Amino acid sequence: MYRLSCIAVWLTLLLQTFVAAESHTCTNPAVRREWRSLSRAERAEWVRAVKCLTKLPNTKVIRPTAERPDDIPPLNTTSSYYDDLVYMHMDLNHLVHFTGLFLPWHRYYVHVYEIAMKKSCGYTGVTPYWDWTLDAHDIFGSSFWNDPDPLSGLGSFGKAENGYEVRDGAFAAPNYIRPYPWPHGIRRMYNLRPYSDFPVKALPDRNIMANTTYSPQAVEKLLNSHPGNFMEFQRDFEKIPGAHPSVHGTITGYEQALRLSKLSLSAAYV
Ligand SMILES: [Cu+2]
Repeated sequence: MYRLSCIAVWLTLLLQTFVAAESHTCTNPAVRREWRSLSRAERAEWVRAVKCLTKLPNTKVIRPTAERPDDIPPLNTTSSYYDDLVYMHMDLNHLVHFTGLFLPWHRYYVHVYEIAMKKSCGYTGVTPYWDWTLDAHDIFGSSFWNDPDPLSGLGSFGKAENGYEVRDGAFAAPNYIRPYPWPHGIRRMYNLRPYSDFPVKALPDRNIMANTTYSPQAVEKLLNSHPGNFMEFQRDFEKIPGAHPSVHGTITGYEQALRLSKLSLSAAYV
């Protein structure tokens, strides 16, 4: 008992030290902003810095840490620094999704990305984010995606005849090609029912409209349903079909778009 209370006191002191250090050093934290609250010039500056990361050399020091399941393509050493970051996300895929690491790891990951933009590319802005709740009622028509501006726009959804490749905006193919895991243009396929052919047997409602899970009301409910219980909150957020997989599914990317388009445009860029 005595030993336990000693440990408790020690931990409290340690925690207070951290809290004190935190409040001492964190006097001017960066405040992230919703993409559309950035001016055109600020958006273009963010795009420039992202593209700058794609021109930095591969770090050469990254080594696979995961036992490599089939869904983790191998390291591609012809990639850029930007693609190293993409690889790291893949390498740690099964450690940082559907576990308690999900939120803290991704927060740290975005922080590392932002620091690289600042230190290596002279970026002075903050990392923007997408507030899904603003667009949940109409993702396809959202101003977040339908912006063809070649310097500051994120481009539109791809079309089936182009294998859902993004062909407008600042990251349009064939000008913007990513080399990892193999050369490809970015794909973006709109899909409001991503679970209809999802390869998991037991799903409560396969035909659920994905946007209903990240509407303002759904996100409000998610945030308020698990007071003091981080694990339940994280599970609710990541569950299938929950908000996190639903946002991914609505703007389906490379793999599913490729499968559904039955085209293999990758070959064009090799
Ligand atoms: Cu992730």
